[in-house]
Amino acid sequence: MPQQQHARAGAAAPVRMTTAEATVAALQAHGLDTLYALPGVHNDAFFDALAKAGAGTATAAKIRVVHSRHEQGAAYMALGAAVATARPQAYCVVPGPGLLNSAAALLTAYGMNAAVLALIGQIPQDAIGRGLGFLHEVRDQAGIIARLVDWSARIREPPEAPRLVAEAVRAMHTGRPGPAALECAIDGWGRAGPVTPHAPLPIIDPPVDEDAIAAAAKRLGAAQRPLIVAGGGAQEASAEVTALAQLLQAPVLSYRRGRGVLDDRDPLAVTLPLGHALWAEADVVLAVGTHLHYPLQQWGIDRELAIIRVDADADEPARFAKPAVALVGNAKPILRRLLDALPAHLSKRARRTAEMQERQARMRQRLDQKLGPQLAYLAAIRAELPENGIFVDEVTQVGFVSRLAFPVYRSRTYISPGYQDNLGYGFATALGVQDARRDVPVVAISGDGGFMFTATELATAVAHRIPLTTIVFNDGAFGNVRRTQQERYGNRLIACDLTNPDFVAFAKSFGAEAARVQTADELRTALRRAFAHRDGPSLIEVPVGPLPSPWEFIHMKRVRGV
Ligand SMILES: Cc1ncc(C[n+]2csc(CCOP(=O)(O)OP(=O)(O)O)c2C)c(N)n1
Ligand SMILES: [Mg+2]
Repeated sequence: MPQQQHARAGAAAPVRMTTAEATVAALQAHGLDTLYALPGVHNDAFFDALAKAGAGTATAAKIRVVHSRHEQGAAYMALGAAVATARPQAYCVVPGPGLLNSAAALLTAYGMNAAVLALIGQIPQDAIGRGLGFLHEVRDQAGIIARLVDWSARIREPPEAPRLVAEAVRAMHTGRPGPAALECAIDGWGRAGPVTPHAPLPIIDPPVDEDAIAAAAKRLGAAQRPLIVAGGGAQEASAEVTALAQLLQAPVLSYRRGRGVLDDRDPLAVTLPLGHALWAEADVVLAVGTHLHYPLQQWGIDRELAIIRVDADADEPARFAKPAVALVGNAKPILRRLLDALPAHLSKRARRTAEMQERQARMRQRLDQKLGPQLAYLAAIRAELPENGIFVDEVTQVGFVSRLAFPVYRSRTYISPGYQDNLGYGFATALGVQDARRDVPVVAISGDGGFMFTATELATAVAHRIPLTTIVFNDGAFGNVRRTQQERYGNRLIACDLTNPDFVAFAKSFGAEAARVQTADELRTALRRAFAHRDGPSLIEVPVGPLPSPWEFIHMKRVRGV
């Protein structure tokens, strides 16, 4: 949420300033105190306004600028910072190639409902759309941006800047949260004019539908085998989900973005494999802030199952199948109302602790038998990472297993890319997480494949003294692809073996701390040392052989409507 303490401004007299100065002031007024960025001629006047900001200028203080080595790094860092803090975060890049270099991160921000504000340069205002071959020109840049974010605009004149920043920030928190973008032409930033500050716009949640609350309370109250599914949209409603789970004795299924909503030390907290069995048994499901992708697309539905959807996106509940009840809006106030309404309808129910502990233990045995090596590394990380430390997942073997079995204790301490599952998102995103949360240790895991997507951002981490710990599990391959080729395509290996640098020497050459460890025990020792090093990044390389496949626990068969 934007910081409401900044909501003063309002009736101030206009002051003459440039679009760039007005934008810097507006960002500050909305609590954006950091900008992840990679500069260039189109945005020179904007960067100059950032440099000049401070005492005696239109803006009260400087915005901290963290410059990356590639635009994807800047955008992923803004993404990580936004997800870790639940506050909007901004990045700024040049048009054309700069925008496109950042596009995978912007797409991921959309998929993760992250409040990332993209500030994108443009060619001269009068040349836009004419194909005259200006530096970094791309056809219909505004159209490209509009496909990636739900709200975008171009700032044309200085007086527009405060209002457009306010609208962008509001849009990022209205309906399904997500990224927004503002363009400004190369000749727009430096233009001067009268500017009046604009207070942050109120974020109006839709009213809670009391009839739907009553209907949901009735169904859940009478349910024999209720199940809660928590997605990324439930991260701010951890207390409410926890209270509902207790009241209903309902297990809570989370996979990637919903991990940590219910503390994994609660035996009611389950991930995909146990969730699959519970889905098959359930009579009422309460789905909070989730696409419900695996259950709906893979596990199936039937008439015996009533689904209650809670979602910020009004279109989401009925997208695949009309639910029994739909509640649209922010999960927290909706679940609070549900908690008020539920006791009047609640049938007597037995505690499920013993049953769930027993089922958890059996599932753990199955996971241990199949995925021992990954679980040993994850246990080492969990043993060293404090309860409020943050784990950033990647598209790699240890990452896949972390989604199923890494114990998460709190909201926003497990950061996963969600349905984009884009290789190479992790390291740079984690840099943003650690930059924005310097008070806690952050650990990023990567494979050798994914790490190399943004490995050069080690320079950014050293330059900005970001104390991130990165573990690179090195199997010399796009291991996931390689295993599929072995198992499903007659061992015809193609485009999957990798030639790597010496990761330890590579990291040290940037000025990072680095170590190579062979075992889970050694990993613990190395993590302890890395977490204690707060002045810059640490890399730990873990050479691994081929790792066992997790897919039987992720892609499971249809169990309803068969
Ligand atoms: C942007 C993107 N490109 C390609 C893929 C396909 N892909 C999924 S896993 C993978 C290999 C990952 O290799 P590595 O990071 O070394 O992890 P490992 O499986 O070896 O543990 C690839 C290429 C993807 N998910 N995202
Ligand atoms: Mg690999």
